[in-house]
Amino acid sequence: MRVKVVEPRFRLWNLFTLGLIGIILCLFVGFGYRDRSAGNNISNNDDDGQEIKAISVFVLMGKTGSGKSSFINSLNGTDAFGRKPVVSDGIDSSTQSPTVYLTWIGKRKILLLDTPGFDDSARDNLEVLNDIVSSLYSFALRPEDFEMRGVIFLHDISEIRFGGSQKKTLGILRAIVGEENLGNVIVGTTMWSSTWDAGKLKQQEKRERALLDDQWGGIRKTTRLSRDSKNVAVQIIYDLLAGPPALLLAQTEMLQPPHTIEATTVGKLAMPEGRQELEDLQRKVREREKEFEAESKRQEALLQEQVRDTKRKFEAQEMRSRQKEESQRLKQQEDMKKFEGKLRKEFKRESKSIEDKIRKDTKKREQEEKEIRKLEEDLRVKLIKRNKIRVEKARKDAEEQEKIKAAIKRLEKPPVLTWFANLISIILTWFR
Ligand SMILES: Nc1nc2c(ncn2[C@@H]2O[C@H](COP(=O)(O)OP(=O)(O)O)[C@@H](O)[C@H]2O)c(=O)[nH]1
Ligand SMILES: [Mg+2]
Repeated sequence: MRVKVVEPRFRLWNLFTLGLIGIILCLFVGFGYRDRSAGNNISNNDDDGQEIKAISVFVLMGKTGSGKSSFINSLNGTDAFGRKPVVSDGIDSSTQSPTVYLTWIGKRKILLLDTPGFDDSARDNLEVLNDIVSSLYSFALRPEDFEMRGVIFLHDISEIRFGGSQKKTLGILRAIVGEENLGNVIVGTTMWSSTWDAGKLKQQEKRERALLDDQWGGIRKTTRLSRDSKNVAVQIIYDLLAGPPALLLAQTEMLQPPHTIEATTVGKLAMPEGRQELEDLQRKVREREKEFEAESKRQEALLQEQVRDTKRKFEAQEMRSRQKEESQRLKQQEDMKKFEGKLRKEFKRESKSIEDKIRKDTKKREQEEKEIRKLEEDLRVKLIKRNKIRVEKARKDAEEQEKIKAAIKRLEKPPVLTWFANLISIILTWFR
């Protein structure tokens, strides 16, 4: 975390601020500021119809949200670029540094210096003070152009407590203005309750009286303002214009050597306190930095531990998945082996049964062949036998025929006996 440390000295950039304000003012003074809408309908009793050359300067102070921008708006004040002040609806859009707004009231050129509240968190209070005093100094350096007409201090009456920050702001205001010039300060009270809320209104009036007695002693007067009370705002300006112009204490002091804020009453009041605040702030920053460093280290260690943890988990997971893959692979291998063994066994069994079958078939075939051979043999023997028989028979038949032929021959001139013999032989042949 980077914190801007502001050294409350009258530094180079203050000169730059002065220069810038000077240029803006030259523009307004040199070329004339022509927006006269704010005071056109209000007569200017002091001017006697004469346009007054010097610009009347009014300083607007008060907490953020007290209604400063609204007040400037009601007077139609615009900056060097013609822009109206931003009426804030939150802390972010609040004024960060003193800003010059210009307007006309009657024939008077009016300069309204809008200042940041001392309670603003965006900038260090010392820096705010530095800016305000620097701006005031730039007006004091040109008395022929600028008349210091007074300070309008706006206070939010709805705030119940007049707390430390308000007391501090009031103290700074008094130190800037100087007790002898408090007659040039008007307190504008804002945020009044509506008349129908009589109870609240009574409380606020009581608070206003108490503040007048306890806090605002010596000031010119208090005036009640509403959100867009143009006439009241103009009246405040006229009230302050009624008195003589007077430099504020801080301006008188700045005009004297050594021309430093440290030498002014407000500087003496705010700086030790501011320095203390600054030191406290710096201490807090250092503490925060240390805490932040320790926290960053702790976070870093935590992160590293987490990284290691994740890595470990990842590695374990990887290992587990690798082991799982490996065991799966081994199981697959085993399954394959088993399957192979089974296949082999089956193959063996199959081949054995095929071999057995082949062997049996072969045996059977051999047997059959043998039987065939035997049959063939038998057949052959039978055939031979039959042939033999046939041959024998044929021979015998031939013999018989011979005999028959012989008998027939004999019968051709056969004796009875021969004939008889032949007959018997024929019968015998038939029987066979
Ligand atoms: N009720 C009420 N609201 C106001 C009054 N003056 C200003 N406001 C509102 O208060 C808020 C802050 O006003 P602004 O002028 O920006 O305050 P600044 O921070 O002092 O410049 C805005 O919303 C205004 O409209 C007032 O008198 N009465
Ligand atoms: Mg504002």
